[in-house]
Amino acid sequence: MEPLIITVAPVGAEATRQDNPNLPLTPGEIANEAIRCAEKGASIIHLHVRDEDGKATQARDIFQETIALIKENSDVIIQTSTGGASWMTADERLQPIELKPEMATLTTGTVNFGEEIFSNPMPMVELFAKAMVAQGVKPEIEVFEVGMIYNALRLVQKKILQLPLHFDFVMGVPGGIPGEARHLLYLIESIPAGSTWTVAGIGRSELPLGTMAIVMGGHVRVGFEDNVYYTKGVLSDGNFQLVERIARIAKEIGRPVATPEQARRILGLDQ
Ligand code: KMH
Ligand code: ZN
Repeated sequence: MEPLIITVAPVGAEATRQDNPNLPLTPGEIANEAIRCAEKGASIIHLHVRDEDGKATQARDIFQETIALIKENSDVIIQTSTGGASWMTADERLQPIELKPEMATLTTGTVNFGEEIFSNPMPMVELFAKAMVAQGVKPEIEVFEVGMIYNALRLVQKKILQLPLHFDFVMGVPGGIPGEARHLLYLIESIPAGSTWTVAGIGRSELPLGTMAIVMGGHVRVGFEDNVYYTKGVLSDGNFQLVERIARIAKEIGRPVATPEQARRILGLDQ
């Protein structure tokens, strides 16, 4: 089995300091947290940023500042979000692509997102995919529902994207596919052979689904974007603690944790 790629999503667009007072918000805080997570075994940072008021933003300059601070001290892979927050326009969401990060997220369909709608009509998804290809950015296909896998494959049929694809199964969002083991099996069976995949279990599903992925040859995403707890009712001291635990479980099971260089090779970023 390939080494385990651990992605950390340290801030997201929705979590607040009320949810967990250890949430990093400023470029400096996010960068320090990212570097600490990389030291614990994360090889990809799934990056969102916040404005001066702590509100989600896709502002290019804030991404630029945060990425520069991370790169000063780490060679971790930067994966910028193009999901942003549900209330953002397409133009707003696409801004960080101009910085040519190694990776970016690409959600290939629309989904209920709690009380909101995370809107991704196919013409917009195509536009995002083409922008990523034009800038040499590898998309990570964000799958909140099984149909999103087939939407991504339609982009391959249209020769906008190429196989092999890398998928992130985001499971347990209210309105999306539930965070249950049988659904993860179904998603894995639904992607083409040769694909790579990671799982981001929301809330209490983060740890069991992550453990399944370790055993099954997938990869794992953890972090406050998905889950702010360490165990039931106990807040995590930081994202680093969630990364450290997944790395520890992997090692106990006998699966090595990928360095950023190994992750680049596994994902074809070094070609
Ligand atoms: N914040 C969600 C509405 C992504 O980063 O690409 C979308 C999201 C997905 O977080
Ligand atoms: Zn995100």
